[in-house]
Amino acid sequence: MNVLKEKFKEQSTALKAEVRAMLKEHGDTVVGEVKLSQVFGGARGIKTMVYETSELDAQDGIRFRGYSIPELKELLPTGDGKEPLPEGLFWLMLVGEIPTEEEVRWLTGQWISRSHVPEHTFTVLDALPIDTHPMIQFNLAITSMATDSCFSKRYSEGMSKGEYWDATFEDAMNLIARLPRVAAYIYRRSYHNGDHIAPDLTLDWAANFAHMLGFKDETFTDLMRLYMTIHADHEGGNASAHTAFLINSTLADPYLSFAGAMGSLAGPLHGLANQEVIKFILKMVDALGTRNPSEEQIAEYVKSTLAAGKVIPGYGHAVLRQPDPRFTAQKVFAEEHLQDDEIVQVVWKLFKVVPPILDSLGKVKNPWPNVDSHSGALLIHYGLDQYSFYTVLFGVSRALGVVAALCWSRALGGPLERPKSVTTKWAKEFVAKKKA
Ligand code: HAX
Repeated sequence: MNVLKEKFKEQSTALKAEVRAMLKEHGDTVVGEVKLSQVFGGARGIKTMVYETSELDAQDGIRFRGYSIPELKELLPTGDGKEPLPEGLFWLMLVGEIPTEEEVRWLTGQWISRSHVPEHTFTVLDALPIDTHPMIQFNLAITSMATDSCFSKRYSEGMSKGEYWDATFEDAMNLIARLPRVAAYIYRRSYHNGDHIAPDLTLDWAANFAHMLGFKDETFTDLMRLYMTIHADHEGGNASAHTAFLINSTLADPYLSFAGAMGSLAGPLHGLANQEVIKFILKMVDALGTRNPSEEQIAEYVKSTLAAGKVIPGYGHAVLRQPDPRFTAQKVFAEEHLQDDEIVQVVWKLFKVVPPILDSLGKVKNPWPNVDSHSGALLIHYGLDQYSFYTVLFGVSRALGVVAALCWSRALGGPLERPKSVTTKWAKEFVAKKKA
């Protein structure tokens, strides 16, 4: 058994026993109340699931096993570059410990050895029209790899409940290992006439991804390491993580669960916002006739967008009430490497202009930028300007957190998720009864 799996087994067995004991003694403890506005309001803030890998605070933002993004930048191994390796974050999310350089190198080797993508996945992709949105391609490619699921195979052979975590762990590792190859294949077939680039097995996971996409710039490689680290997880309630959690609770395998998550990520209120932001910016500079618009020009454009009944992509959040630390991490990267870039300058002007305008509407709970408002400007700078692909990048990263969390769900014996729905008629009658 490998060292990471051994650690996970030890920790999850202990935690499972603790949870059992806690529920036996405190299972009836009330942890909150549910208001009618929450029932109709997308279940905001209702505690309904246990998700071990990260936690989100409205003010502080994301913490991965207690560590903020600036702390991770200090503590996680950086390999041959300057930014944290996503391998280190995966290790941390899975077992709660900052790994050593050696442990991270071991994990890179594991993922290289598991990175073979089945031939039929490429056949599935090649059967799709070339202009199929990359997120549709990504979703289908992941679904097609479920033919290789260890979990499904072992379940059909009669695996016991105590082994669910083990089969999930194997699928999780294989899925992560394969995703860069799948995503790069989609990118090269969609935008580079199918001129594919073979993997370089000497590189770390994110560097190999950058290489297969076709980028040689070292700073871009470091950007990929950072990008893959900061997009990986955002606690369990966000739409993509929650979708995977829900699907997996039926014991559907990790591939099908993660493909479902990618369906959620492909929505413009969630991960697709990264493509929408850059589309918005490019349309704006085109309409204003300058790549160096003034703050006044931007303000007018933003107001006209709102007046047309549209949202400002890249702003607002269902939980956060401060600028997203993932936005800040990308801003710090831009300040170091590309502060004179015109589109980056526009992103920074929007950061000044948009919050007071959204605030003035009196209904937007969080007027600050989220993760998606900065990423496009960075990618475009290095020549990755095919913005329909941006959400796939997000998806590759999101796998790290989601599948680590699925390992925990299966190890702790998480139940089939089944919340209660009500009808509007029920709500009206309930309110009337209360009033009486
Ligand atoms: N522009 C205009 N209006 C906005 C807005 C924005 N950026 N953000 C929120 N609002 C509006 C909402 O549409 C809502 O209006 P109505 O009452 O008329 O329906 C009102 O303000 C209250 O919304 P809220 O409670 O502040 O926000 P929600 O929790 O309902 O929604 C969203 C959160 C992220 C969906 C929302 O802020 C939004 O649509 N933002 C733009 C899209 C975006 O950037 N999405 C990416 C989010 C981060 C993420 O998941 N990345 O993957």
